[in-house]
Amino acid sequence: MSTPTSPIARYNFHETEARWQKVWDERQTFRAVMDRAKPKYYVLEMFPYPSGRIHMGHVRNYTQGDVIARYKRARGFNVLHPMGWDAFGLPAENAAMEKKVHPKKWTYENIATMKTQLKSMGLSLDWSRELATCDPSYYRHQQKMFLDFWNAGLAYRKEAWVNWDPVDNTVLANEQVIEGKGWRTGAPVERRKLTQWNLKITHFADELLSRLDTLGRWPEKVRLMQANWIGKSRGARVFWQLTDGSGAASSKKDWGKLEIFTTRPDTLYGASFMALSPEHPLTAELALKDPGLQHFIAECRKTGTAAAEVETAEKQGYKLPLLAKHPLIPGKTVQVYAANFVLMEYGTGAIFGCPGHDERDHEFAIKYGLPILPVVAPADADLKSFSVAQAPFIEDGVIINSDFLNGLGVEEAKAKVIARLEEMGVGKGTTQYRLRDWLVSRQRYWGCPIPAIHCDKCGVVPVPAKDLPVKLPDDVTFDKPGNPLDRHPTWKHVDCPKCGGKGQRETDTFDTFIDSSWYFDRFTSPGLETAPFDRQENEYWMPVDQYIGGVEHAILHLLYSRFWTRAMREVQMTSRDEPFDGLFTQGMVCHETYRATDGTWLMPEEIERVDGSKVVRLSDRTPVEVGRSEKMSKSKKNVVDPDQIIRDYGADTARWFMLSDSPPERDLEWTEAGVTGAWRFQQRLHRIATTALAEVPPAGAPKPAQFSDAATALRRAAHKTIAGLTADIEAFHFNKAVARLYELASSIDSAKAAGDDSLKWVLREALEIFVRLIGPMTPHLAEELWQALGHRSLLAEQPWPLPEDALLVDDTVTVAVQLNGKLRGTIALPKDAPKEAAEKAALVQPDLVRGLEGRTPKRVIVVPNRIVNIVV
Ligand code: ANZ
Ligand code: ZN
Repeated sequence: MSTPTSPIARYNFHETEARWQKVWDERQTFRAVMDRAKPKYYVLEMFPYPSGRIHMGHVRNYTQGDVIARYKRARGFNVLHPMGWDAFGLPAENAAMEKKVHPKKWTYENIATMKTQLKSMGLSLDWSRELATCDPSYYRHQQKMFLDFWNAGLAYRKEAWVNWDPVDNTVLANEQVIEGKGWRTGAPVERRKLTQWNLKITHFADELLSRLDTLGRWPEKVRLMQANWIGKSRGARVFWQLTDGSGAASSKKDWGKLEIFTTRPDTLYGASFMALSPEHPLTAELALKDPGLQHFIAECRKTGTAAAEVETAEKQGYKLPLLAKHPLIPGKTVQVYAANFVLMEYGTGAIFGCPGHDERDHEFAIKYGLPILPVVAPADADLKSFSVAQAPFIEDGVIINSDFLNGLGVEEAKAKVIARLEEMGVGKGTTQYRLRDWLVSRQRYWGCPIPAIHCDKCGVVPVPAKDLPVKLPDDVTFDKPGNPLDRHPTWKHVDCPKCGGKGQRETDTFDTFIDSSWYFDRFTSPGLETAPFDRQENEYWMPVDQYIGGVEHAILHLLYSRFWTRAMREVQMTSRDEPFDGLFTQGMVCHETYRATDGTWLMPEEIERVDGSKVVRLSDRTPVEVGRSEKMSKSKKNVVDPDQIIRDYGADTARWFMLSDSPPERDLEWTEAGVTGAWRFQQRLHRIATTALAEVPPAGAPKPAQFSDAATALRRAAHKTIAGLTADIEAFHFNKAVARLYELASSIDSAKAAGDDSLKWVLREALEIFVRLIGPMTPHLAEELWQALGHRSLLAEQPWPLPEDALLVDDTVTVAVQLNGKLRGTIALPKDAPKEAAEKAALVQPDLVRGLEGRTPKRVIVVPNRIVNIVV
């Protein structure tokens, strides 16, 4: 789209915005210093990954945070509002491979560009606390904390089946596998067995779950997502005696007992098969002599280990030469299979299948022709016609076909069957979590090195604290796939710190989610060399009072940060449990999409709207198909560059539009019309203020003893705006706050003060209020007007206005108009209006006039503030 031909703007935002940014910078207005005499407020937006340039999502996120930060500062809080860079990660390595630029150079150049962009937004940030997670002065502390956690048993190495991304050549956490594909590459994930570092997040599973209830200032949906992720369930382990099922009478081998895990022991009587994970030791043992089974196992390895993925894949089974004896039904046996949907990493890696009451088992039973038995029915079901042949019944109900459990509810039946299994010595009640430990090893270069050394004699040895940080070498090559650290000629060869013999550095680096699990703590005392943070500073500033970011981080980042905080508590670095007191998740920024006749996507700036609805391509005037509004993305080209908006309209306009358009938690549709509207309002405000300024008394002029009606009306409007807008900001209703400001601007604009001195005084009062109220939203314009109002101080340092309570009380009353005691209509009157005024107003009320039919009133009775009764 073309840039609008701007009407000659009297408000020169270019010059003004740069000037105020410089003033704030020079005066260090937003520098935070610990001060125990003042209450603190820590506002934080999720820090950006330095991908190259800021996008509109950043602009929205940081504008919201800045409104809160500036508002809280005005309310007298000692505000901490820092910014930094989540600087490790794969895109830097990909850039290295594609563009032959070193990841470090690429990252720091991006940081420089993005910092300039952020600065042009006029954010009230304390830049002196800036940090980048790829800086050794940052990650050395991370390495030290990891060693402490290791020492405390919270970090360990384990051989496990992991998700392997064949394109990035790295392990992925389950959370990073989406529908069977790597979250970044989109490549189908494979299974591999590797020895990897893990953090024991499961140690805190119960606490991470139960403490969610105390996070009252978090969105309900985020708490729910975390609770589901942790997935606590009560269940049982049940031991099934295995017997030979090959039909060969000769086999005398004792196969022992198979231990399975179930969350539905109440359905034991509905068991129709058993299934083992393809990675189960017993499966492996049987595979030794069975090429068909070997092939089956290999096929299963082609999918990852994430639960969601396993769930959606088609269920596959392989019949094993084994039967299992039912623990409760004498003489009953069921067939044992290996099945692709049973994970080795969960429960015991083996299940009993109950097709009547589980989706996966139902699908499996249909495919392999296994019995489907109902053992739970809805309380009101007609048992003659009730069937689970078509679909499993997975809800709560009443137990049937289950001997001593018949007639019980699911929960009662669970308790009873667990007691029986325990009594018989064939089972045990358990509590299970879906949450697994956090696998943190990545086979990548651009990450924090894991501070460990492998020695043939001593095993895995921690790097001594005095040798930290373990720095990444700079001289690496990216010409081959795989981990550059692994093939570096010298870096990994070191002496074993224990025996002095030849050792090798760990060449894996940490998952970058570690870097973002404690950066908010580091911000509390960023320069410290001897420790991650100063304990006193940390205790003063933490927790983060208001955290703001995208809902896409609802699970991982927030859960990992909650874990890291607890791990630090475990090693006595802090006494805190939770890092984030309040959380707000903002919506996305969307834009229409445009497609040319040849099907290619077009950028918004490549099209033009002719006569309202028709859209053409600028270059050749061919028609353009307009698609619905979607999240801005490079792939569909429906992106608008914040830089260009700030250049053409100014930062205040961008900020104002971001706040005004929709509730902050919802998606926002970016439109050219919306932006120009916001821009015009900035211009109008400037004009209104400068026009009014010619009339108003100087700053500090004494308050008049009497106010005219017009003056009182404007005072009321201004003070009510303070009260309403304050409540709106506290509740994150920024769009409503903006709407109030539009109204107040109109009231100011229409005030005719000529000849009315009290109104002139109020005009200044209202303008000052107005300027203070827009301060958090459009800070540059606000500073400019504040100065124009005759102030020497910085608006950014001014307190928030407080409303006069008396002006908030409504002073009009609704009075009933009656004719011979019957209601005819109502009139609005000033409170305590004199009788004559009430009578006069009632007699011209249209419904009454109609009812009078020309008759002359005999009497008028006035009940003050309530009724005017006309008697004929
Ligand atoms: C019998 C049964 C009957 C089950 C029924 C469910 C419904 P959640 O709730 O997600 O924790 N399961 C156990 N271990 C498994 C594994 N390693 N891989 C795949 N599935 C496994 O799931 C627990 C249920 O998932 C368990 O309860 C088990 O199936 C299955 F009507 O046992 B259930
Ligand atoms: Zn050694």
